[in-house]
Amino acid sequence: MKNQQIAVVFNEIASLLELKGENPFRIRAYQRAALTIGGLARDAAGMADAELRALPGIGPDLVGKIREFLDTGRVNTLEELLREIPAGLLDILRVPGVGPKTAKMLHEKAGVGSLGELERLTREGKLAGLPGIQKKTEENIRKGIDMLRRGRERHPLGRAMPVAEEIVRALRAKAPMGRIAVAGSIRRWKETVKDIDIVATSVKPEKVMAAFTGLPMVREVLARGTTKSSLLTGDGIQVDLRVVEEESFGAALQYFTGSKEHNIRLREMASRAGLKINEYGVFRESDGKRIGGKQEGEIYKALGLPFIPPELREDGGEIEAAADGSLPRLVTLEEIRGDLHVHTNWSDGGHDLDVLVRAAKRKGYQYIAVTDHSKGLGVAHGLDERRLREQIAQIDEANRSLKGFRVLRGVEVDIRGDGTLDLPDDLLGELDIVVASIHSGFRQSREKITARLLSAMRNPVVSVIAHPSGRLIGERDPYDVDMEAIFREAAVCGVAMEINAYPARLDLSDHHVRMARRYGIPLIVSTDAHITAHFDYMEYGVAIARKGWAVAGDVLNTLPCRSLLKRLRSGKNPGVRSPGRKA
Ligand code: DGT
Ligand code: CA
Ligand code: ZN
Repeated sequence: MKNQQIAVVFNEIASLLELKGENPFRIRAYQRAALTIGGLARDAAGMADAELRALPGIGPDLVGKIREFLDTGRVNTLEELLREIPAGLLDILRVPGVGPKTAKMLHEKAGVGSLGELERLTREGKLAGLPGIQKKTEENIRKGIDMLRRGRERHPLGRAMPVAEEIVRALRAKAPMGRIAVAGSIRRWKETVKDIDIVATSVKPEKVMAAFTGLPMVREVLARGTTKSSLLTGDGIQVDLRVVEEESFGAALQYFTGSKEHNIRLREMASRAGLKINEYGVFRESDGKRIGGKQEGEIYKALGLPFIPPELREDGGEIEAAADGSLPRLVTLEEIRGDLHVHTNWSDGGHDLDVLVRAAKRKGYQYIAVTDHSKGLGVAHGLDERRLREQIAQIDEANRSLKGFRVLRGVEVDIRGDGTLDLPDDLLGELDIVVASIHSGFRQSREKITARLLSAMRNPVVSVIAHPSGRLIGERDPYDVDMEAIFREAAVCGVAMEINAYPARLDLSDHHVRMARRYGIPLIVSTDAHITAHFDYMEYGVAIARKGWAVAGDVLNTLPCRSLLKRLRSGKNPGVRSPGRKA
């Protein structure tokens, strides 16, 4: 499937246009197209022009470029831009803290054309003094480069997971597979992973290894054997595949799922009980008799423990909890009844309301909240008062004809630099849900950002803080915020914290979820969907909730619609809240 490559091309065109200082709407159009193509479940190559044109944000011009790429492997617009601008500048643009203006200046004034050159200049302290660059900026750029390099060593889960799933699918189709499962940090839903670990059984291991090393995504075969092979994919991700005996599959899956720390603790327990656990099974120490290993659960059973969900296997208290019967019953995807952070084409989303509603119904949801951006976000076509009122009317109209499904009136209101909201309180008070979030001023001081969030939370119209840390995994560090202070206040004023399921965000992180639980704060797992395919990201958000030990009772969007609305209306500052609200 070439979808990802097309998305990369469109993103590169967008970045190069940005470097040239072109119209932001044109840039945004390419970024949106990249999102759409990258999020497609179907192979774009198998779609007719008319089908492509029906996709959100894909006009005839972009269809032409998709065709061009599928036919020739290149897109002329990109080639032309690359003749004007060195490709190395694209890498520089990826450095957090370096925008197009700075990149352009660096190129023109200091002749910087690659990441390596930029790195050398920062190391030598030669950046400060260039137009607009102070010592602090130089420091930020150095940190940004470090982060980029770190990001290359570990891969964001959102990039590795689809590759892992694709490999499992391909192997099942091409080789005589018995059982097969992804193990390692991916199975534990760690937000970044070093590599992909796969465990399998087969009656014909040689055929499996041949199929594995012959996969189309392979860049390099690192090792090839009959029980273990390793390869490097085109995206630079290492994949290890182990084929084991049927009777050892459970033990191998348990062993290679880890974490290492979790496994070490289990083995200590085993040895105290006169047992031995390894990747082949559980054995009695005295006579070597096999006690289990075919099923993963047998490992835990042999130790007198209940099954421990992979998300918890970090030696973070899960073994103690399992031993004393206090493992939480973690929230599940099936318990989620709706998505409360969704964008439509009124702002920067790709679809009309009815398309989103149909997709949400297919997910089995009972509700979604429409939460388009507010006017402060100009490039996202944010809504002003007039357009938000129009949208509310459209939602009310839609609800009149919907049965067993409800569209909540919402907005993702921008928290401005001074902590005030981007739309008037009386209008916000008419909504079912107000999602508030920060989209600018990421470099403000810890005091300022914390105060900004606190003041938004204290506004009684605000229901939830979206992507509370502002990070983009491997691209942008979280802003500097006192999360303890935020959680303390949330516990007082009843504002919920979002677990943004968008794979590049996963924000709150699992660590923050665990912390939030200690404060008893309500959580909401949302996808921030901009196209219907993004609804699938709910699985990531739920996994992060689970990794943070959350149960259904912690997560507001496990509630039926009626209770949810009641909770959103009365949950915070009862009595203070929006007297003007229409029921
Ligand atoms: P990462 O760094 O994202 O790849 O994280 P993991 O947990 O996937 O680590 P990896 O790929 O090095 O190893 C996969 C699993 O194999 C690990 O979670 C537990 C097991 N394992 C690997 N090395 C050791 C070891 O030295 N001792 C023990 N007990 N287990 C190990
Ligand atoms: Ca791994
Ligand atoms: Zn959003």
